[in-house]
Amino acid sequence: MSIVTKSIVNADAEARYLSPGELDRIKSFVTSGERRVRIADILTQSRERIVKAAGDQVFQKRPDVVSPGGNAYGQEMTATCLRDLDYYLRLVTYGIVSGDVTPIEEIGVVGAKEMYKSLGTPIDGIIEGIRGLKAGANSLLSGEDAAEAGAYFDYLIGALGG
Ligand SMILES: CCC1=C(C)/C(=C/C2=NC(=C\c3[nH]c(/C=C4\NC(=O)[C@H](C)[C@H]4CC)c(C)c3CCC(=O)O)/C(CCC(=O)O)=C2C)NC1=O
Repeated sequence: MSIVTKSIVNADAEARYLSPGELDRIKSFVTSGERRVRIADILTQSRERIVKAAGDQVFQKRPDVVSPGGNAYGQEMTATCLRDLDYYLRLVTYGIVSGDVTPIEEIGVVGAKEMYKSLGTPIDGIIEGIRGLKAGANSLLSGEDAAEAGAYFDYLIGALGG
């Protein structure tokens, strides 16, 4: 849900007009819109490269996951692992565009720790992968844009690690 929808839901629940604070936040959401869409576009276009580099980072730091007995061992499992990183990069682009972590939380965080536990997937490997995604994004974005995108990667790292 974007800040616009969220503010309206909150205001209407109390049958009131949008407050000055809400209008301020909506203004900053609207004025940053073009930039946020541009950032999401850059990450979307470079997704393959970003995901591959993030995967390399995980397999270098955690060679055990791609060794016999490891959770991502074998071509198919390694591909599934990279797919998960691609999922998380995709969710980050949703967050950037909507200016809100809610889509990331709802699609990729709620229940994720339990799911990975039941799959025997080391969550710290997933988190390492998200760090790798962030590094890849940072290498393509300039200061302010990198900070904007970085906030969503940091959210994921915190939410899956905490
Ligand atoms: C968009 C929201 C969403 C997420 C996040 C998601 C994750 C997700 N990852 C899965 C599996 C998996 N995920 C991994 C990932 C890894 N293993 C490792 O050791 C590495 C640390 C890591 C890669 C960085 C692997 C290897 C599997 C397959 C595990 C198995 O089948 O035993 C599965 C089980 C079903 C399947 O194989 O597709 C789900 C549901 N699915 C979703 O719809």
